[in-house]
Amino acid sequence: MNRNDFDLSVYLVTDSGMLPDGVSFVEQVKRAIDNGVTCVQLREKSIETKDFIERARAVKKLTDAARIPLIINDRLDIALAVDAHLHIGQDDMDARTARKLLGDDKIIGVSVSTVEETEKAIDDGADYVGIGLCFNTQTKITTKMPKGPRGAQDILRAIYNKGSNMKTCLIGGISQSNIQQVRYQSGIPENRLDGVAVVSCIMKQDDAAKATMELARGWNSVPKWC
Ligand code: TZP
Ligand code: MG
Repeated sequence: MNRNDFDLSVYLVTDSGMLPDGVSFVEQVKRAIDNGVTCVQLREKSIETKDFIERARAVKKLTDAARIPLIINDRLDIALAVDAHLHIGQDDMDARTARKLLGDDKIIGVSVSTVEETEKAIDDGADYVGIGLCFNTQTKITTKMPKGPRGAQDILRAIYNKGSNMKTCLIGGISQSNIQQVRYQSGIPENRLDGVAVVSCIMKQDDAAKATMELARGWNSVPKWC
């Protein structure tokens, strides 16, 4: 997986606490991978290390077969253990330190919600930022106010103004019903959004295959210049 050449357009972030009845975690993630997600992040907050590694290994087989990145939320030890990439939040290890430990061949993403956080992520050597919060979400407890798709424009401009080619995705409440609006409204002419990160609109769904296809169709139906 080339660190400079990955596709963030339909980025699945997992949460095993919201699976439909009778569906296993790996099965649900497989349905998403088989139907159009371009990147997977394992974000598991209350799980033992041993189980996390086991789950990460199972998903890594799927992402390797599909030639898409597996990104681990927060747990650098697990990213190292399974040869995966890393996503960090503002309260986690900073990207500069993570880069030293993880090496130059791994993707590092950072959650941001301000221009200052974004500029620091660029300076620290991150490869992409996940920009929140787009819409209200039930998935994460947060005090952040949703800023809507247009709320990302100051961050996209800051990235452009810094001469960075950092990739970007938006997160928070994005679904099949608003993905086109998100793609239309989020960018600036000089710097378009690269994708959306979603949890519940895939993980919670009885038909994750259809949910993923609809999401990918929504993203891809908007011209690239939007
Ligand atoms: N960070 C900001 S919002 C969020 C995370 C991890 C959760 C988004 O979940 P959903 O279900 O797509 O709204
Ligand atoms: Mg974190």
